[in-house]
Amino acid sequence: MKELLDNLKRIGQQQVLAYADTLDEAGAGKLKLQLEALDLEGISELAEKQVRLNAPLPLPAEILPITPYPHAAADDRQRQLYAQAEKRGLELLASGKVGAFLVAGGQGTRLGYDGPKGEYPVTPLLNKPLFQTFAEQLLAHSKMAGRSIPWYIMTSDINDAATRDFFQTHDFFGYQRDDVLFLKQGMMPAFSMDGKMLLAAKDSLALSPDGHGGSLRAIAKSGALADMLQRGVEHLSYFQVDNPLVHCIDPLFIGLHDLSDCEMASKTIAKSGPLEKVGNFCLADGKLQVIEYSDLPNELAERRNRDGQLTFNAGSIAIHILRVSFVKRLNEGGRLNLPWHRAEKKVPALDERGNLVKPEKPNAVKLEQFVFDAIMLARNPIVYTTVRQEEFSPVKNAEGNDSPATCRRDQLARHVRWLKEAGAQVAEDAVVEISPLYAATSGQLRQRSQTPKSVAGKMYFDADGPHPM
Ligand code: UD2
Repeated sequence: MKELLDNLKRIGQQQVLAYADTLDEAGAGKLKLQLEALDLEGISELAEKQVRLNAPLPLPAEILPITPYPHAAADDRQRQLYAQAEKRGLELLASGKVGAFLVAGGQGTRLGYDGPKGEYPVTPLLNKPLFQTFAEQLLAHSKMAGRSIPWYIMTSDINDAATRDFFQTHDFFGYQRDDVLFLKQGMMPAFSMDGKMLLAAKDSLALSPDGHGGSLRAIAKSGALADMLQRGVEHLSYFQVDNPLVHCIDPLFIGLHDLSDCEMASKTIAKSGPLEKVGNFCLADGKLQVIEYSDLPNELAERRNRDGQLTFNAGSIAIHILRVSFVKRLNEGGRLNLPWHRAEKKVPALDERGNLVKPEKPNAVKLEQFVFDAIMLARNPIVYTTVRQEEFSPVKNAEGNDSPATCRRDQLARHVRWLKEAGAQVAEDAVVEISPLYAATSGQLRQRSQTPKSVAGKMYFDADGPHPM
């Protein structure tokens, strides 16, 4: 403790050891471990610049819209490129060069669900949890690839044990156990407005996950990177835990990224309105960048082209392909050089007398890193357009927009659309759910011979075919 105390004094943060003398061995050990996990020099700099002085992240001088790859090829040249890309993606999958990467370390505060968000039941008929929707997709793609796709899942201290238990209890949803690899992201302390690390208890800092950008550090620190290199995984298909519509694996997207010699590829959708809560792809001082909805000046967010379309219309839905060598490069030198974003929050914390105070207004600053900030550092980053109805309907809020109800509605609508595309008549009030083990895409559904010509009532499609319910 003595050395730690000296180090903390040097950076003016010794208040976190104010109760150290009163702690038993377990308590002292816990606090010591939390502090040792931090980069204290880095903390000192951040506390000064981003908490105390509140230096705003500078906005680029020039912000221009981007032109992403369209969803469907626009001309013969592009048709050829997309066909080649899909072939390339399938080859990469068949040769074991692609891993899936799910970030699930966040808190899910807005949904008001206490456990890991991935446990949340979401599908329209069977109420499958989010984790299962991804597992079944990845199983389907593994089958097509002829080998099991390694699945990396990022958790954090707040949900790691519960997430592992959930997978264990559900027998890993049929996934090969050795191919599900959990890694924990880092935690960051909350600061008082004057830059002092806060205590949540006498033996604990007020910690929260360090943002999904922390995934890029966690991959290197946790041993996952070594695992990827050893398995020969060269690309990671990155997605978030809250969106069951995501195509966890998209051969065309993976192939387009690889053929472009790209280090980080992203999917975009047309925004639903100027202020939709998604990041905005922009060309910022000549570089591709995502500017978060809260940071894009309103004047730009509201700007429209002559045809009435939003000028900044390319929304970021947090679906990426990352080259493993890029993640390795980002970690060279021991520090992940992504900016920290500041948010003022209400954080219960000990006062000077050691009493826990639950604040009524924001009393603290939390700092997080965002994965999309890595795009600025990537070689040849590309953006490919997808379709909202096909790939984006997250569960974020308990009610209203982006809620379990809207997500169920959108899953159902997608399944009905796929059935119609496969030539089936679907009754107005039909409730259908298609497991990815039956068909993971509309194209696969068209190839399945068991798909009935007319669908009514409640019908679930499992690996074997349709079952009225
Ligand atoms: C994110 C994006 C937004 C848009 C939207 C799409 C940010 C800041 N904004 O908004 O631009 O793409 O998603 O749905 O990300 N997570 C962790 N560890 C953390 C923090 C988050 O694993 O420390 C995971 C979390 O479990 C979830 C995902 O990251 O899977 C998104 O996190 P969020 O709910 O904080 O992001 P949100 O909705 O503000």
